[in-house]
Amino acid sequence: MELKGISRRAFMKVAGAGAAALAMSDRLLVSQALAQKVAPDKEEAGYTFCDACNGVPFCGIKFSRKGNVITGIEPWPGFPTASICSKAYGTLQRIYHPNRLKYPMKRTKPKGSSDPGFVRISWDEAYGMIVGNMKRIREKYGPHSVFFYVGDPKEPRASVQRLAATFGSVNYGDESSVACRKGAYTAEVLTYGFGTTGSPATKETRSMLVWGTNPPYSGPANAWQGLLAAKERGVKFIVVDPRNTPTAATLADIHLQPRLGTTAALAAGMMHVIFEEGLQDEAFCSKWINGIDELKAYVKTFTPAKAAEISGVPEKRIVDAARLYATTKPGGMTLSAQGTTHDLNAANNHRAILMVPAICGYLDIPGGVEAPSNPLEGFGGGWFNGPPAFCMRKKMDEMKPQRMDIKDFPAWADCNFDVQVNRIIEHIQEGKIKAFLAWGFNMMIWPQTHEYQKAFEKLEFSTAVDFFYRPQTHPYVDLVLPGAVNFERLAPFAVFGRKLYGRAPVKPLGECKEDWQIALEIGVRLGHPDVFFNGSVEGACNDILKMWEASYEALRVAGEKGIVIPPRNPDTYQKYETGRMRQDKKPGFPTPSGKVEAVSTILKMHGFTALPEYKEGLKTSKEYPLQLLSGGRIPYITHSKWREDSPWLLELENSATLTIHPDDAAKRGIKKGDYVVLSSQWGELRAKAKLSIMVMPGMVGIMHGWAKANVNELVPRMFDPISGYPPYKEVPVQVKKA
Ligand SMILES: Nc1nc2c(c(=O)[nH]1)N[C@H]1C(S)=C(S)[C@@H](COP(=O)(O)OP(=O)(O)OC[C@H]3O[C@@H](n4cnc5c(=O)[nH]c(N)nc54)[C@H](O)[C@@H]3O)O[C@H]1N2
Ligand SMILES: Nc1nc2c(c(=O)[nH]1)N[C@H]1C(S)=C(S)[C@@H](COP(=O)(O)OP(=O)(O)OC[C@H]3O[C@@H](n4cnc5c(=O)[nH]c(N)nc54)[C@H](O)[C@@H]3O)O[C@H]1N2
Ligand code: SF4
Ligand SMILES: [Mo]
Repeated sequence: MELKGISRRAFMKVAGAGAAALAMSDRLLVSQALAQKVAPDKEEAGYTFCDACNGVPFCGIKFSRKGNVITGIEPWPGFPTASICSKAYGTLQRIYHPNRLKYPMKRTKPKGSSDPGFVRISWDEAYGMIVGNMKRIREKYGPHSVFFYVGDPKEPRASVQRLAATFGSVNYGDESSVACRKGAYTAEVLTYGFGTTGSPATKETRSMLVWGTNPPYSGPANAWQGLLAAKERGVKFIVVDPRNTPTAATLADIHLQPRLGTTAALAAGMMHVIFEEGLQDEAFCSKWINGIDELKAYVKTFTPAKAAEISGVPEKRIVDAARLYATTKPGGMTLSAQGTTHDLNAANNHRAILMVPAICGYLDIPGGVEAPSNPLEGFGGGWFNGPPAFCMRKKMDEMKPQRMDIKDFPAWADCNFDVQVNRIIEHIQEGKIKAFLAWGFNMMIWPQTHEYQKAFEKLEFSTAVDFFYRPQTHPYVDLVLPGAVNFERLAPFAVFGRKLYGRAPVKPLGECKEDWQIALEIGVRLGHPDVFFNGSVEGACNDILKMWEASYEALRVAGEKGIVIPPRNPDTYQKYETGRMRQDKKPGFPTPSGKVEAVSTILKMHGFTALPEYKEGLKTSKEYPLQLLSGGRIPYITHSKWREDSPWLLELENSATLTIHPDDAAKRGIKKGDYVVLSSQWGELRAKAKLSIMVMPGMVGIMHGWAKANVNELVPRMFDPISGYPPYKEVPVQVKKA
């Protein structure tokens, strides 16, 4: 179906810019032709959240509808994220795309056949297959042999965890336990005892450390607007990113561009300067840092010269950055979810960064790296995690010894309820995992994707819920189920701090069902109608909302404005002094030692390097002289999505594009638009060259998720032993003209 009515030029203008620059308030009329067809219905408003970059529920969307047909979208007035970007507009093409899955399908040919022979079946048959196989496999091999997985979509997670726990399997994992936020989160829990990506610059903040994140391309508008406003107030910015990003170009007073995989060395160099020059907050250090003497001794060897040699950042810049940050008080921090954890020293890299504001005494002070005083009770870190009670986390904790990852990644298992899933190949081969139930599953997420695809063929049963048939993933499963998209689902509602918002969706197309509905209906058919609210999504949401004496009906009545759950306590700072950080109410940080852990008790217990030490990663060579940064976000693509899903967005980049510095291109006789072969020791692909100074000489960049040029085939199956993360951002490569 073609979508008319939007000025293409206007769309392209918007889509080509960064997400945050897209404060589009004009209403976008999508399909006049479609709208005319459904007249004479009067136009009504609907509300939902954008799931297009998967940090969901994220930006608010208000839409107009005629009957069940959406006729236009605009930013939700007054919503905390301020505006919507090109990808949100792209969701309109996704909902009406002719290739959308609209009914369940089962394979009719054995795994390994060139064509799986998918045929349409009824939901009844699909549920029969799922529940029959789940029960059979549980009986034969035990409940933990069934793995429950949610990919990048965060929305289904709570319902799927409840399903896993009720079924009796501890083996629940998600994309965050492959590659995303939880590597950094693990480092944060090991070091501070709580998760944080830093905090926004407040009116008290005087300096900001922005390490490995590029919010104008990757985040909602309000995050970037907040940083821009801080810049205007005169806050000093140190931006650490190997690339010349818009963030660095716009904000940086000092831009540090380290070689990939050298984070911990650079952070150690900065700490060296701070300690040598006595710029640390000694009172905080001696009272609140576990292993401060060991840390001082360790970074003493990291002179700026040594840090410069390893990281490639000029010595003077390291010194200047350390001085600026430590003396321009108070200093805040904004970190990437994953930019600094995509190499083989992932967890300790991130721990090293976290120690920089800690030694400066910036933790939980006004304008520093604040710990929230009043997180919404019982919500447990957003839909990334899901509310612990609803997700039956207690039951999952009791089953911890049965976790599939406990031997391979014990430190991870101590910090995360979600199972580290990267060694699933071995667990399938050993016969420990027999079935895999997935919501939003993309096999290209994994390094050496083909090895996972091969292993999945050995499973006795697998199923995936998605919006589209994905050729890299679905040929390897038994059953594909059609998911309802963001405009068609009720769950989950949105939470922003203490504000709640509900949706007013349209009905799903065809036989699509929303993720929660599918999880609940499986639960009912497994024999637990009470636990799964008789299959009612609203009932499930109400079970969570009742914690705050709210209900979906109350959200409906509140409409556009949402509702606010009043805070229970006043906002305060330095909560480690007053016992407001720990469950036992004792003063201190929620770590085993009660202090910020430069020396990690948990890492020590498991025999890992307990200090946040630098470790050399994958080395470049004569044959592979360049470093590959795969997956630096671009505004109009998210992972493997937005290729065929949205032709508008695909027009902006219609095949894999390799960004290469003009000097490296010239050395190889490569010109703009030439086809090149990108190769590593582990694989190769073809891409179109784009010459750009956004990457440094010696480094090339490419987006992951291209089915015909899957960069993860170039990444080895090697994992940081603490977090289990693969080196997406440090593989040595070569580039040649094709
Ligand atoms: N080389 C390299 N690889 C990377 C990264 C990198 O930087 N470099 N980044 C990593 C990171 S941080 C992440 S988060 C992962 C991405 O994680 P992936 O899980 O690989 O993300 P997607 O490619 O978006 O795939 C999600 C699939 O779910 C479907 N889907 C989307 N939303 C929903 C939904 O709400 N419900 C259902 N049922 N299906 C849905 C989509 O259609 C798609 O097929 O990739 C990781 N892989
Ligand atoms: N448009 C769009 N938006 C997205 C996504 C998307 O796919 N597309 N994905 C969403 C997801 S799942 C995630 S996790 C977030 C990620 O959000 P961000 O972390 O902001 O996104 P990235 O572009 O990966 O930013 C990482 C930055 O880290 C830099 N970097 C890489 N390696 C290193 C290193 O070793 N040291 C330092 N200092 N910097 C390094 C890269 O150059 C890059 O500019 O984005 C979310 N938003
Ligand atoms: S930043 Fe863009 S893609 Fe991400 S939630 Fe907001 S509107 Fe959607
Ligand atoms: Mo991510």
